Amino acid sequence: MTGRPRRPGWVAVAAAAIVLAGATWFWSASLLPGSYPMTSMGYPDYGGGPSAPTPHGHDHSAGGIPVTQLVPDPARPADVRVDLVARAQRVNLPGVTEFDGYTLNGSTPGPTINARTGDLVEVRVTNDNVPGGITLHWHGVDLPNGMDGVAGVTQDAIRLGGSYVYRFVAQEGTYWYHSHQLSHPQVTGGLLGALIVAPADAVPRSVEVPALVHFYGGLRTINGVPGVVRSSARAGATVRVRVINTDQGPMPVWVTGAAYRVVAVDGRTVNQPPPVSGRAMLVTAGGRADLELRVPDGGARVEVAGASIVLGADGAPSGPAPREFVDLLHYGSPLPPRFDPDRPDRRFDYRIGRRFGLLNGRPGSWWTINDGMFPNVPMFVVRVGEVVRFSVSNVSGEVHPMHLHGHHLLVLARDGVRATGSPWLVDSLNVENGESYEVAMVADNPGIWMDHCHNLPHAAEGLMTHLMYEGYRTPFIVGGEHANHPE
Ligand SMILES: [Cu+2]
Repeated sequence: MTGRPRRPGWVAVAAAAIVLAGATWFWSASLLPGSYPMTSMGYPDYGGGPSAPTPHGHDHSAGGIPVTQLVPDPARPADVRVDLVARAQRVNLPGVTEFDGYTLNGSTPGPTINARTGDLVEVRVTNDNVPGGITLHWHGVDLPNGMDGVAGVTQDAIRLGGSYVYRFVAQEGTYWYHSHQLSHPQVTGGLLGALIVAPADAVPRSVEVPALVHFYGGLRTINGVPGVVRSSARAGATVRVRVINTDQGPMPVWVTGAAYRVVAVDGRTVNQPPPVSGRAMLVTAGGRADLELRVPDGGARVEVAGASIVLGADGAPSGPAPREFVDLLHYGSPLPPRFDPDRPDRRFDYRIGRRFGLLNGRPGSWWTINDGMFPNVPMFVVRVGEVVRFSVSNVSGEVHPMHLHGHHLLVLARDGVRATGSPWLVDSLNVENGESYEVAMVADNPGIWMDHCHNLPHAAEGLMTHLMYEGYRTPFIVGGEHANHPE
């Protein structure tokens, strides 16, 4: 008995071809061009506010004032002048296995830059031998956009042998600087330093202890020193420890032997901070917290996991990390609001998720913003003077330290619970998986500003977008002859 001849395989072949063609389309559609204006990525999101009729579609790179014009008065002489030379080199830190990293003036962290409020700071940085080019970004400083130091957005990467001069007027607070060209390898490799701005009166009210925390070769260091750091503070002194988290994840900081106050967060003063004991302060990746305490006779110790600063002759013995944290939502005392966040001109969603897909042709589980994967992400468009509100949420399964350049955001609520403490202003907001935040700001610093995750591998994986002021454009592109790659 013979059966009917088997159906020819052409149906299966055709089906396979269709699937393959579809997959190829998705793959090629996910590829980023070799060079492109950052502002032409994604789609404009007007947040319910007015949108300008523009003949250029959504390409905001055409027309408008170039961000290079957004600089401080060029005629004003500098009050603080610093020269920095960046090098790629073998780095030898005491106690750390030698590694290939980066230095500024031969050291990492680079020199701490000190200024007073109102000073015009001028930093000339020269790229001695860093092959991919460099920039310096002034993390947390609300400076004019042209000085923001983002390769491909506010400048070209500084080539081998090239220099760039950054100028800005300093405002009180704890900040840091780091490269924003190939940020992930360069920042983790040590192209960074602290920027400390004292009040204008500069009457020393406390002993200053900068504490820039960074992992080198898998070891946690404070100011480049692993383990225990000794300070010159003596018993009876009031000490201000300026903690800077330059790593990728949130970092608990705690004090043994004394109570402390969180006197500033992200360079902004906390109003009437109460004393804290038995609680840790969580410092966002990229964020800063200034802790003030009086050193008791028995000494005290400011601790992070793996490193600590001894205050007083012998310091206090090391103590375990408290399980409870300071909740800035309810810490300190409120002040009259400077603007009305409940009547915003624009409202934006910044919903962080994650799903399987192709990023620049690579399959994987990638971050999404408002359900789109980079470059199909919103570009938040605002106008000068507007009150802008963001709903930031995270269901991606991981924590994200969200960093907006050039502005401080006022935290209004977390998970629907309204803030009741001191005005809580951030440039780096720790958004845990499952959390949602309401934040607001006044759009008072025009330009094109990155708004990205400061877990630098996450940013390189597309968790980044921009806040764009209508009427401004960038003459720079990502890629191109300068090989600009901000992440
Ligand atoms: Cu992230």
